[in-house]
Amino acid sequence: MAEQHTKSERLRKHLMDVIDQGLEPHSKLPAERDLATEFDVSRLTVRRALDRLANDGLVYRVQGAGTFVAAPRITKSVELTSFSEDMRARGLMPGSTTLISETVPAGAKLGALLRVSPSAELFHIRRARTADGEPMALEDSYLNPLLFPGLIDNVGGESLYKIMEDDYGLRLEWAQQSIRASVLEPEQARILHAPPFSPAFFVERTSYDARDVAIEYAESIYRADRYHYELEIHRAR
Ligand code: 16G
Repeated sequence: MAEQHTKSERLRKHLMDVIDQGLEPHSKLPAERDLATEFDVSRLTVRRALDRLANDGLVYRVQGAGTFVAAPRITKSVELTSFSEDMRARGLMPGSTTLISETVPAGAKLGALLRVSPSAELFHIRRARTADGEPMALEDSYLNPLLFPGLIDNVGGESLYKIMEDDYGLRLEWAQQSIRASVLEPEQARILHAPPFSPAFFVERTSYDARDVAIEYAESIYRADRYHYELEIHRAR
């Protein structure tokens, strides 16, 4: 039994390599009995290897016709994108107006998130974000000034992620994000040219670099009539 298992694993790995090395999608794999002869194993062993490959989505079977190489899965994981990238992907031109750039004490919550003491100063930048010139979102970003010396005087209309990467060599790797329903408070509504208390998405994001150092905490509020959140998701196997 164990030996059969090892043989089918070996065959499975071999077939994976063959597929990886460039078998075209939808091309036919050799018949079970031919594989059995070629690898000197039983048909059952071949079937086991093919079952695993089918379960992993690498091949598919057509009754009476055989086993075929599956087309590569369209895997689009949920990507960590900037507002600018997000808008460009929708064919819109991103824009930004800085409304506030100041230093504020971190306080308990942000201190814990960005791993600084509650009395340490953080940069706070509030920006109105536009898409094709139309107000779309308000963003409050909090950053550790020790990581971004001089940034506070330099936030113009440019992408913050681009500044982080180009000027400070800091690349974000992953983030924790939550999205919930909200409404625009009158002041937010005024800036976003929307009626007070109209529906909005409230997005909170803490972003980390590859070493899991928290780099930015941000709160964004989006006009719900202009923004929708789209994901491609796959059924868990
Ligand atoms: C996203 C982020 C924000 C970040 C911005 C950078 C949220 C809630 N917002 O909108 O944290 O500052 O992108 O965009 O996730 P930028 O590179 O276009 O300035």
